[in-house]
Amino acid sequence: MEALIRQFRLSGAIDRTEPFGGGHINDTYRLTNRFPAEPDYLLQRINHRVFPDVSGLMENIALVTAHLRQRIAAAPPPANLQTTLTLVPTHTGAYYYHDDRGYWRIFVFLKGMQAFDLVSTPAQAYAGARAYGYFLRFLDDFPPERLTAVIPGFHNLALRLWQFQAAQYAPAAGRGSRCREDVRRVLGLADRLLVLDTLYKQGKIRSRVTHNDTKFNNVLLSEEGHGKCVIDLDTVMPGIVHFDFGDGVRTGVTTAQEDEADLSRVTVDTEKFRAFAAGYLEVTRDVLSEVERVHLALSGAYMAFLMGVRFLTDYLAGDTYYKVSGPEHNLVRARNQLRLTEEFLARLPDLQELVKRA
Ligand code: GN1
Ligand code: MG
Repeated sequence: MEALIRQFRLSGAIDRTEPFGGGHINDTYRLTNRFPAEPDYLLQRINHRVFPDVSGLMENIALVTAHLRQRIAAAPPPANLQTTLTLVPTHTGAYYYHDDRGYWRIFVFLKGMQAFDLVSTPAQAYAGARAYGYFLRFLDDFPPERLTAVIPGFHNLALRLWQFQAAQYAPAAGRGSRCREDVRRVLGLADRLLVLDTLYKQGKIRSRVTHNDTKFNNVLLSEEGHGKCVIDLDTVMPGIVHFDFGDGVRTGVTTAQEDEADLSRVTVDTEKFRAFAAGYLEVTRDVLSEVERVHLALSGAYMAFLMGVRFLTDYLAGDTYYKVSGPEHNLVRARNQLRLTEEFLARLPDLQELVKRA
């Protein structure tokens, strides 16, 4: 590690390197500085199998963080989204370093922040939603076509269903028979969710710069509970607001972790939904169109369903994409997300009302 770390322009001296965080894709380490006045850092190995175009991805992050930094400086939002990630360049001025183990990058570590896998109060949902709202708002004037589509069709549901069908026709040993009922559920739900995908493809919902991985634990909250910084920018690319609002509520207003096996615990907390919608819309209302706003209520179901399909596809394929803790991990995640989809759909009229009133 030392030789690798020495490639980057760090201040102070690194004393400790330890694994950090719970991402399913990249490997992350925290680097602790010997000098308390100097920053700590976050070292990441980019998953090159998931992100083949590392230079396009890093270019996206450099562009988006520069734009956000400028917008934040011009009109700092009170208590919210007050900062963005800072990339640390190598001595040759590049934003990543390639060695025989992979592609590496370093960010400045933000101290005194918290991330939550599960939201415990509506106030937290509100705070996180505001930060995600500012993220969308501040990138409203950034032309989406300047960004590389790092994973083309990432949230394209028709494509995800096609990949799912392909996996289902050639499942890994013993897996097809374990999930027949789940496969049927996917096929039964698909039509209700494809609506959003179709509106996007017809150009009725505008393409904008979206984050595309707005899990609730990708917004850092301060100790006072304000949403300070949006992290994990790997999937920033052109998308629709529903991908971000949807993934925010998928993870921020659910009552259980994404891999909770006891499905009776998986439901939607409408108070937290109300708070999330209020926070998000307070900040974005005037940049969203009517058609964007009207479909926000469906977006939680859309994202939960898309994740359910992706997890089930990976289960059928033999766990080639996500990190897993055992052979059934992806199946548990898939069932959880399909249940969550049904919970969102069952409350759709209420959620529509809450969005309208937010
Ligand atoms: C992955 O990086 P991480 O673990 O936050 C995935 C997201 C999924 C998420 C599900 C590039 O995100 O799309 O929502 O797992 N990222 C990629 O927890 O596939
Ligand atoms: Mg991610």
